[in-house]
Order: sequence, then structure tokens, then C-alpha cells
Amino acid sequence: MIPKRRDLLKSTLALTGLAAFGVPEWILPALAQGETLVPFTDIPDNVNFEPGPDRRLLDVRTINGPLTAPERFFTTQHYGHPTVDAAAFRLKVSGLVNRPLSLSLDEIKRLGSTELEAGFECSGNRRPLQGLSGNGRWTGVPLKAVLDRAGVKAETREFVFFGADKGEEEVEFRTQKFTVDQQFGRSLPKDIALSGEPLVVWAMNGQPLTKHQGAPLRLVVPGYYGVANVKWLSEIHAQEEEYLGKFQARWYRSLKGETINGELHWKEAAITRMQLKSFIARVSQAGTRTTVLGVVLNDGTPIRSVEVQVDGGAWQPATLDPSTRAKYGWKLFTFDWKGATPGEHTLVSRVTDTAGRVQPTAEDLANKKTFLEDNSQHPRKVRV
Ligand SMILES: Nc1nc2c(c(=O)[nH]1)N[C@H]1C(S)=C(S)[C@@H](COP(=O)(O)O)O[C@H]1N2
Ligand SMILES: [Mo]
Repeated sequence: MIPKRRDLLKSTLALTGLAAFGVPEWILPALAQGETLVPFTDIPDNVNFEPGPDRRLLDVRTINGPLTAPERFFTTQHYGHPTVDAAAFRLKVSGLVNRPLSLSLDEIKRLGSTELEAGFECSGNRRPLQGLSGNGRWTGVPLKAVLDRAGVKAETREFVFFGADKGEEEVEFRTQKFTVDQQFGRSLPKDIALSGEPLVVWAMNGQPLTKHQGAPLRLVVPGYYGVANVKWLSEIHAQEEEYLGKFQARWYRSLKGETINGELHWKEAAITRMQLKSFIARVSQAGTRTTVLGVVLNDGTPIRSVEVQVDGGAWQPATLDPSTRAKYGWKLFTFDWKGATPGEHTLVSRVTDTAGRVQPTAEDLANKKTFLEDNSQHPRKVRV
């Protein structure tokens, strides 16, 4: 469904509070001045952006500022939304620590408070919708402060983060299958966990986390795919051995062919840092002007350039929105599309980072077997 102008206008009004976050006016759509959306013909009309009470996709055509409002932020998870009583809530820290902890929300907040802008996408996010993506300003305490309070023992090699959500899972072992209770769990190596960057957060965009976002507490690992950001965080376990739970070792992994010394090697790897990606989110017209707005997501490496190609022509430079400069926030870009003639067109964007990585084409990813981590250039079909 193409959002009706009235709905867009409503969301724009709802977002006027964003001025508090320093959103420049130029990025907000000038609907009052007769702006219209250019339809995307690669998005079907009947998409349900809220396919269930606990699932939501962002309609990227409604992006009109750097931060994604909580009621629009995409949401997905494996076992539904557990209810966590914030008053009775305790975060446990166990395993190879000198002082096992059981902290109330207030005790956690007293460990410190910091803010960080971070955007992320689900590793399964892909064309044509690209709706499993969003950007927030998170408030929380560095994970390191929590772990320092517990005193991490020298033998620790990684930390496992468990959510309050669980379900029954079949675990295969050779010719056997066992059905066991599994808590949602993800792990991080010691150096990343203690780097000072991951946060244990309780608020987004200045508001307490919603149930969708993992209230009362979640982990945010800047630069990583969504799966690292454990919601309804309930326990952190320090251990020496490698965690091989379903969502760490099996459900989220990539299988890619890599050519090393002229030979193809098949590599299975866990889903960790976001691969460099851009996509076109919205095209609008106001008077004689046609503006393309797009999104960049990556692991935090600075961006060198974003380019846009129209109907297979030359790559032309796009402009990065100066209000989206946060290292780990998503970046927005705009492109002034000159000479947009009525009819069908294909627009595609390509981002390059300062490490020299260039967003790959779908062809470049031909040897990626699993659908996760699809950061390929996305040719967007539009009708002017
Ligand atoms: N506890 C818990 N945390 C979880 C998940 C889950 O199933 N359980 N799903 C992960 C996945 S796959 C993604 S993409 C993000 C989605 O976060 P969001 O719903 O806030 O957008 O949460 C992650 N954290
Ligand atoms: Mo995900």
C-alpha cells in the first residue's frame, strides 16, 4: 500500500517532536507545498506492514527523518513477546565472575547513563521492502560497567546474553533428535563485550523501551545485525567455552563461497557485523523537483560516497544528510533526480566506505547460498 498523503502528513506532524533531536527541516517532506510520492512498482499494493501483534515492518517510503519512531520501528523475534514485570525485574550476571549479580532496573541505571545513536537491520532484511531496518537513539549503561561491577574472571572468553523468552526446540545430534527448552541466547567474545561500545539500554528516542523493543532492558551492539541486540535481557553468563545455541550457531549463519589462491572455499560463519548496504527508500516530487531519499547501514566504518544510477546510466553522486553523522546511526542520502520523465524507471544506489569496500551487486553475491546478509545493490522500480 502506498501511504496516503493524509497518513504521511499525520506521521510528519507526529514527528515534529523530532526538532528536539536537531532534525533539520530540509529533510522533512514538504507535503504542505504539494509534494507527492512517486510510486514504487517493485512493492506490491497489498503488503501488510503489521502482519501480527508482535511483528511490524517499516514502510521505508515513510522515512522522513533520521530517527525511527517507536511505533514505527520494525519488530521481529522468535518466541513472541514475553511479559516482564519491570518492578520485580532483576538482571542476573553469572558464571565466571567474582561477584554474581542480581540487579534491579534502578541499580542498573545507577551504574551510569549514556546515549548512542545506532541503526540496525535484521540480517534477513532484503528487497523489495527493506522494512526490517530502523534507527534509534538509545539510552543505557555500557555493558562494560555492568561486567566490571561483577568482576570478570581471567578465564572468561565470552559472554552469553539470554532473553526472558523461550520455546521448545529440536536439537539434532547425528541420527538422534532431542526436544529441549531453549532460551533465546546470543554470545559475544570478551574483547567486543568489554570494548565499551555495547550498551544495556532501557530507552529509545528518550522514551522507555516498548514491549516490542524488549522492555525493560535490551542489549545494543553497535554495528551488528539485529540478532545481536538481545531483547528482554534477563541474564548475562560469563564462560570459557564457546556458546553453540541455536540462534548463535545454527539459525543465523551464512554459507559463502570465497576464492582463495584461485580455489573456491565454502565458508560457514556466524552473523555478526552489518555488511555495507544502501537502498532507495522514497522518491518524491514537489513542483519540478524530484528527490530520491535513501538509507545506508554498515558496521560504523566511515562512508566515502553514495552514488545513484538512473536507468543504467552513469553513476552520479548523492549527498549524505549532514544530520546523520553518528558513527553507528544509519545515514540518509538524497539525490536530485534531474529530468525525471513520466514513465517507468529503475533507480539503484551504491555505497563505498573509506576502507574501500563497495556495495556488491546481486551477481557479486552469486556464491552466497543462505539469504541472510543480502547487502546487494537494489534496483528500485518506480513510475513517474
Ligand atoms: N530475546 C530476543 N531478542 C531478540 C530476538 C529474539 O527472538 N528474542 N530476535 C532478534 C532479531 S533476529 C532481531 S532482527 C532483533 C529485532 O529487534 P526489534 O524487534 O527491536 O526491531 O531482535 C533480536 N533480539
Ligand atoms: Mo533478525
